[in-house]
Amino acid sequence: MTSPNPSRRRILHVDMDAFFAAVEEKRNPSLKGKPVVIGGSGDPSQRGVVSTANYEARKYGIYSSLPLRTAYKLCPRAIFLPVDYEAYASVSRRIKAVLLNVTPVMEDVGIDEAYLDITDQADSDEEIARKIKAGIFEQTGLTCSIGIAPNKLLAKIASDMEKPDGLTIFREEDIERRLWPMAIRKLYGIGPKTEEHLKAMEVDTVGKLAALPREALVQRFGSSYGNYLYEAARGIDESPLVTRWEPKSFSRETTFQVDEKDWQSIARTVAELTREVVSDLVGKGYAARNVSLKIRYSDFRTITRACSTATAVMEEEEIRRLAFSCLKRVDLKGRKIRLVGVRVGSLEKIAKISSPV
Ligand code: TTP
Ligand code: MG
Repeated sequence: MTSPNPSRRRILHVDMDAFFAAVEEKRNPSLKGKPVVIGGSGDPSQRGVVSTANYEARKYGIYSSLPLRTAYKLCPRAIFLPVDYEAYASVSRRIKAVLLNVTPVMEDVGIDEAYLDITDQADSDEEIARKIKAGIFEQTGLTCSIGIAPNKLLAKIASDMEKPDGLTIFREEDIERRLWPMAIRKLYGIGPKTEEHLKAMEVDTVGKLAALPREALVQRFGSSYGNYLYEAARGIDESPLVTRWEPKSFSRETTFQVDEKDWQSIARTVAELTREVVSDLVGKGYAARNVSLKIRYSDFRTITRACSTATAVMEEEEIRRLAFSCLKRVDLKGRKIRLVGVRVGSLEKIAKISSPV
């Protein structure tokens, strides 16, 4: 007998219910049961769009991104409130702290949602979901909806299936029965444009998309997106959680007050920019394998020259040497320079250097 697929993952997606509106209702309970619309300055006679509406207001056809004036026409008795981003961000931080308490393997995707990889947790899906719901409620008094599935794509779809206060466990064997009848726009990455193209091909459900051969999708949408659509329609998604943001490069550039042609001045500026870039690089705990120099001539033509090293470097002297070897490859003869920039890339995280006591 074969053992279950060892690479099977358990991915959980949490999404708060009517988030901005729920925070407002929490701090002003008299709003409960009334239609509430959050957006812009809160004045529906002004320009602006709906950020969110509570479930009462949604019954009138009000939804995110609708102009506030239209929302007012749909439900004049709704309570319109301005966006208080600071208040929502502070509640959001408390929610993320509850999630990080369950596992540090969290991808923070927005103010009211996150993915967790719970593959290695001992508790069952239901137990983990219950724990998260109780923790968030205790900390904020708010409800959330949770989806658990073998990947991010399906987990996000699942969290949306039984809103509000939902819990949906979506298994691979549910794809045909539960995913295929859905409208194609439910798939992450299908926007209004793709939806239009697919509808022209008489594809309006995920199931119909899944019936198209891979070649047809690649031909119509290109290799990368075509293959993505082919796999997404089958509920396939290998993408990992991005657990924290990593910088890709550090750079500094400067525009001369007056276009410069003096080599000494240009070289001095390159040295200064290098010092600043190295300070960012080392300060953030990285070393770099690539150094590049950007030059914009007075006619706005812009060129870059790059140097790479086999091992990552973080010493100012070494990075300056590389920046200068790039500068040597720039044609400066008789030309004026408008802007110069230094960038370090191909970063590697270095162990934290402890400062001497
Ligand atoms: P969503 O999770 O999309 O919406 P929601 O939490 O209000 O409702 P649901 O129960 O359906 O999840 O977005 C989270 C918050 O982000 C939302 O409360 C307000 C804000 N937002 C905007 O400001 N503009 C937008 O277009 C959307 C979609 C959301
Ligand atoms: Mg939400």
